[in-house]
Amino acid sequence: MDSQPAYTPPGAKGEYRFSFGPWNIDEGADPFGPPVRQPVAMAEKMRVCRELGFHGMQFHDDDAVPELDTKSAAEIGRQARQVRRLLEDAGLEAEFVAPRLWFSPCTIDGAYTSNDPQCRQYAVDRSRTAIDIANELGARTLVLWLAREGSYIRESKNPRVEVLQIRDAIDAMLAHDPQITILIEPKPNEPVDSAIIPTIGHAVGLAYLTADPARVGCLVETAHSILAGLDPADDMAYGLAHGKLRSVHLNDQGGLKFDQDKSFGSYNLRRAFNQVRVLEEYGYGRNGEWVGLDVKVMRTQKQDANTKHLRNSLAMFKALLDKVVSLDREREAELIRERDYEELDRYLLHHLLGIAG
Ligand SMILES: [Mn+2]
Repeated sequence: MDSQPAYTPPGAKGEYRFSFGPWNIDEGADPFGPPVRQPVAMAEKMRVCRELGFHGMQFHDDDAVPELDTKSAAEIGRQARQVRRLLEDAGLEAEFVAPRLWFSPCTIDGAYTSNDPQCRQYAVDRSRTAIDIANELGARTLVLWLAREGSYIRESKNPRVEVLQIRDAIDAMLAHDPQITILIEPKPNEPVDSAIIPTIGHAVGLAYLTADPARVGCLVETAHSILAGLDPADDMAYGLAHGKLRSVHLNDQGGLKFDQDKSFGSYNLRRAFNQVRVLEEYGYGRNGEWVGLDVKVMRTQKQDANTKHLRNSLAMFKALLDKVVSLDREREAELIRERDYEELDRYLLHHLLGIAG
């Protein structure tokens, strides 16, 4: 049985800390066309972050230190400390750092699961450097999006070996820094045909294989769950049940397409409501977990309107939080007792639409 007490709305809302990454204000390039907007400087992105009511930023290692493979440890440290000062000047924190393991010539066929041992070593070394950058930025979390850990044809890799290779890489990271927390962000496909850790269930299972499961958790991204044919709120609940949901990337996704990262709630308001609900009801954020809004601006947006997706997504989270708090729990419980799910369905839709009764 669930040992959680019945949900009571917190007295004060707005206890969540919100973040996004520099890639969430982009130039609009896609695989079929060039950039359509000018780049925005990091300091300006941080100013926007603060102005829109966010509290922190997320980083790839090379967002903080561009072209870091060509730089010495001392130079990497110096540049990371510059970014730390920019954050402090903007009144922001760094939520996490993620090693970008999908751009290098060494990671064409995967990083931790490359068939080339030298490439696997590169991936682990780069991950250790990303942890060092996280420490410079004041972030205590490393996020692993396992972009190319999988295959383009199934027979090119041994799937059992792949799982253990990723475990060994995570163990090396845990040993490198006894304080760091590692979060696995699964996605079922794209860029690879078939990812070896495609879902939150796989990520949680992998965490238990590592040397220190308490320091390995997961990050649910809405779009990635939907691409796996799963419900993102259920994935969050699964992570929460294991005590392993430590970050989220909220966005939206119109079914089985490319990874869209649409504004939160853009495709399916009810699905978005259920995500906010499960986070709120189980105390997500009360122990410092962040709400990341990993949303992509439409290519059609003009330069001076290139942050509305962030503004809208944050406002949608807060609006849906109001809907969670104002839900008539007694009425819902009664309809569940009566097994009148048709009436429950109607009530929830009317509640979301603001229709009384
Ligand atoms: Mn995505």
